[in-house]
Amino acid sequence: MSATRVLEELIRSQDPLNAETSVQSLIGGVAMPTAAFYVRNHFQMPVLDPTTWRLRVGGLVQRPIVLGLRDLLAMPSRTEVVTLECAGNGRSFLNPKVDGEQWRLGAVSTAEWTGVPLVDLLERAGIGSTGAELVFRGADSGTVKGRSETTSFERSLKLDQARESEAILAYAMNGEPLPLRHGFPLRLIVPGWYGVASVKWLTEIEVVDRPFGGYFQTERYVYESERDGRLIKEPVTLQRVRALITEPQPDQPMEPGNLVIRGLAWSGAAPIARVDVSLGGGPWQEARLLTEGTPHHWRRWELIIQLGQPGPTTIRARATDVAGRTQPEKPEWNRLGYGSNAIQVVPIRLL
Ligand SMILES: Nc1nc2c(c(=O)[nH]1)N[C@H]1C(S)=C(S)[C@@H](COP(=O)(O)O)O[C@H]1N2
Ligand SMILES: [Mo]
Repeated sequence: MSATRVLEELIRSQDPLNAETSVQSLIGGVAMPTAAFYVRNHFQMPVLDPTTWRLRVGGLVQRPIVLGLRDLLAMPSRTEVVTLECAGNGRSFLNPKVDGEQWRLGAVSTAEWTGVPLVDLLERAGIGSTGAELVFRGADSGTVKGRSETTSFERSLKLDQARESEAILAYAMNGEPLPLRHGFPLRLIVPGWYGVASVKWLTEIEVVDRPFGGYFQTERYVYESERDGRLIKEPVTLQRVRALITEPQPDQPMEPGNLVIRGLAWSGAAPIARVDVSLGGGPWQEARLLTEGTPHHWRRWELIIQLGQPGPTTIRARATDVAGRTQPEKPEWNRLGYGSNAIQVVPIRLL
């Protein structure tokens, strides 16, 4: 396959730009090249002038603040490797099909982010006694299905969620200024959460005293299910546990003998406890966990297995986290197709 063809296959939409990462770029270290990082945009990307751009922190605070990029760069920073995953990752495998970007398994990537810890800024502003949530506003907006007015990209976190998540206001990605498509000049990074929480092109943080009801908070990014004939909506929060097989590639013909199976595993709720692999539906075999385990980013795993009889077969990998969460055989269907973390099945052919 030509390079352009591979690229085309990864682009889910040109405008707004939405693109998956490739399995190829997942092979190697923990953080990945910026150019291969998946992209998820709801609207056209806003081009912000870093000299006039400002971040406003206001609402129910004791000291409203306005900061320029230089002010943020002068504050103590933290650097952290964080995995972002779109809540819609894996949506294309749902049956029946649901609307939305038809992501396969590439709406997940890991980078090293540098910026100001969110709590430092909150401390500077001083949260008022009635403050309950933080609303994060991005500079992008546009029209959405079923709404005539312009909708902006806005998301909120409860105060304790914001503190516990160790969120960062990031201005650098893999040691370089944030690229436009990843939120230049500043974005929020909320480790362990589905990517939607990590607001790009950030311009404002408002402290409010009640649950925020914005479109991307209550109409989208909610798990919708029916219980006793009633519609239940639960917000999308932490990344569900998942293992991804990076080697071998699907449909790869395999010589008899030993095969090394490699992949990644992550969970937003707790560190990964184990990854098990099954060949052709046979017994689960525990893989070796490599790299360090944290709920902030994925870790690598590998297993050497003995291949069996010639013919087509499958490899499956299942992750379990320290909190005991594991992956279902079949995705849990929900109307908007979020959190689809079913066990991946990679078909291979034994020669
Ligand atoms: N301002 C803004 N922030 C945003 C979005 C967006 O459309 N606008 N998309 C969100 C979603 S759904 C995801 S999955 C991540 C994707 O981040 P990335 O494009 O850097 O991979 O950004 C989030 N932040
Ligand atoms: Mo997303």
